[in-house]
Amino acid sequence: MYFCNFQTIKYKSLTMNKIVLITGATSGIGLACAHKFAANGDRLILTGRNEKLLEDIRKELTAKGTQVLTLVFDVRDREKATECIQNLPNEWKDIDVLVNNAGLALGLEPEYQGDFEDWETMIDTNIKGLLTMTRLVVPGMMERNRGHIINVGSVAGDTAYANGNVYCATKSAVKTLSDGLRLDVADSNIRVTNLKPGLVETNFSNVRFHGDTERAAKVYKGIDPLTGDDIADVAVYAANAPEHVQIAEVLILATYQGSGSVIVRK
Ligand code: NDP
Ligand code: 8X3
Repeated sequence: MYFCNFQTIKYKSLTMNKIVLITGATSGIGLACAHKFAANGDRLILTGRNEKLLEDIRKELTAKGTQVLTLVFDVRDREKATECIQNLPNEWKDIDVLVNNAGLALGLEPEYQGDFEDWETMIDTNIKGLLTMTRLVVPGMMERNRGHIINVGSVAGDTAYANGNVYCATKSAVKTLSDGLRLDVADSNIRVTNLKPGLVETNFSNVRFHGDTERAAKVYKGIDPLTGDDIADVAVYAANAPEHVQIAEVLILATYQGSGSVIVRK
């Protein structure tokens, strides 16, 4: 018996395309990855917390011919995540690409004034959630000697920006964990990519400012920000690079963005 809510449609035969698992596939960069990998002909395991949204996305993509399995869980819930991955139907077990995308920033204030709960949520999601998924999926990749982990880090992980403190630290951890994993799988065909986007207009700032949409809109004012599609294009490129090519790290900034904190607005 599965404890997870598997929603998929049955196919007589499955293609040889990659199986791509994307966490946080209901919005922004994760959703864009779902569309871009689908357009690439891949089979998708889409995970997220919002069952209704996941189901809508599944219907939209399956109508276009993509094979989609959805899994509803919070990446912070290690027990549920474990149940979902360990009970995957046989035809979905051999995950080729893991896109560790689920993540968030909460708050933008000096470190000495930060909110303890916000800190816990960011650390539990961006670091521990990513680690949970890696620990659950990568052993199968090692057994098959095939696979690719694409972690969504950030320019924020390279250098802290003012008031970014804990969020920046979590993305710095994503960089270190990506580098560490790359070393640990260096004796295999497995590849590890750390994507480091700059300003991408998604639901990110609404979440960061706890639903203050006016404040969130200001983040992207006067610049032409990146889109989720821009980041998904790089993810699909990395996943489809020739086997001997490992795109280890990519920093993707908006034009007129010099770094995480230098942004020139019109
Ligand atoms: P969005 O808020 O649009 O999307 C975030 C996604 O992650 C949502 O699907 C959200 O689901 C999911 N998510 C959040 N927490 C959890 C959780 N505990 N368990 C499962 N899913 C969760 O933001 P983005 O698309 O911008 O963010 C995606 C990633 O990109 C994040 O890791 C972020 O740090 C990173 N990033 C974003 C940048 C930007 O400027 N936007 C720049 C650099 C990196 P739900 O709706 O249920 O919360
Ligand atoms: C998200 C982008 O610049 O707000 O990682 O940190 S930024």
